[in-house]
Amino acid sequence: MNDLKSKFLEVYSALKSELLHDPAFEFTDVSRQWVERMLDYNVPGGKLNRGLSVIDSYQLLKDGKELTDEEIFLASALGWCIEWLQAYFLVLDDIMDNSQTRRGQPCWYRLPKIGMIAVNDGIVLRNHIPRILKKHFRGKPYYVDLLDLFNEVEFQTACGQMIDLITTLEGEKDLSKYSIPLHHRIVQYKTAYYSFYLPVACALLMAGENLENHIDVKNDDYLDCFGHPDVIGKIGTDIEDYKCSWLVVKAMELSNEEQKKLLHENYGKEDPTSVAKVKELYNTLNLQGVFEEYESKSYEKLISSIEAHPSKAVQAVLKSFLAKIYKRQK
Ligand code: GPP
Ligand code: MG
Ligand code: MG
Ligand code: MG
Repeated sequence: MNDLKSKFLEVYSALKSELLHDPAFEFTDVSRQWVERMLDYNVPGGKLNRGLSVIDSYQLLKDGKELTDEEIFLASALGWCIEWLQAYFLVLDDIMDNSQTRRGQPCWYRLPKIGMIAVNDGIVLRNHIPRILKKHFRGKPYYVDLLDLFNEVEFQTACGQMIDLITTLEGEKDLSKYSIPLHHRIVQYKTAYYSFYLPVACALLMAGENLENHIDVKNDDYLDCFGHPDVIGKIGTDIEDYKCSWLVVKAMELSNEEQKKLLHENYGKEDPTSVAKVKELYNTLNLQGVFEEYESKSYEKLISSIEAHPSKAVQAVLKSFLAKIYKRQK
């Protein structure tokens, strides 16, 4: 494991320990053990790209000057706040999507004796973020901006989740209502703000920048690259859940009448035979290939919009982030 990642994981243990001894609550052994198990199961198990990129980005904004231990700690703490936010979203999203697995293990709510306690665990995860921010950033000039940033991004994500969920109601009536612009809008709100904008914005605030001067970091073009996260490797429960995914929109576009009929008849059904038919059609239409072409086109587009950015440091931050997500294998 590289040095940065092991330092980052050390900060996880420190933050966890503070939360498990938060004086605002009188923990018992049982409640403390519950929270510890819940955190270990849900927070650190992902790729940690979003969290780690706060440190990378901050480093780039400091023009390569070596970071002090305190700066590394603070950038890591912000990175962990994003990982906590993501854990909160995913614990609840898996319930809403009726999913089975996450990060190669059963979804938290699927474990024995967890069930709907997971809803409250999600709320606890969400409440840990302002606890961390208060403890470590209360005296910083950018404290209010940080709180505001996390609130804004959470609101956007919740709205994205809402349209993801209510769109399936429309789609059940008429699959042809699904389109690429609609899919983009959903992904931009439910994924892109917290995944792409938030880490960069955290680093900018720490570096003393005013987010108002960097509105263009929110530019749709950057967020666009999240327009198709469902293609590589995981199909999840989008077919069963009638989701407006990139795959189904493309499939509708490329299908002949007979294939469209197959989609209408099998999309959104729970039974494995229907799901298999939809996946087979995705293969027949070579959606993987169509996706790869689409991905390299949007990559080119993205690089040119990044290069139009006035600040070289911000360009470097955005490019390094892009490198992490381009051609990623989920
Ligand atoms: C995951 O989308 C959804 C979110 C990260 C936002 C959840 C927001 C809440 C307010 C709970 P997804 O369902 O497409 O992702 P996956 O395929 O990984 O389940
Ligand atoms: Mg989901
Ligand atoms: Mg979902
Ligand atoms: Mg998905």
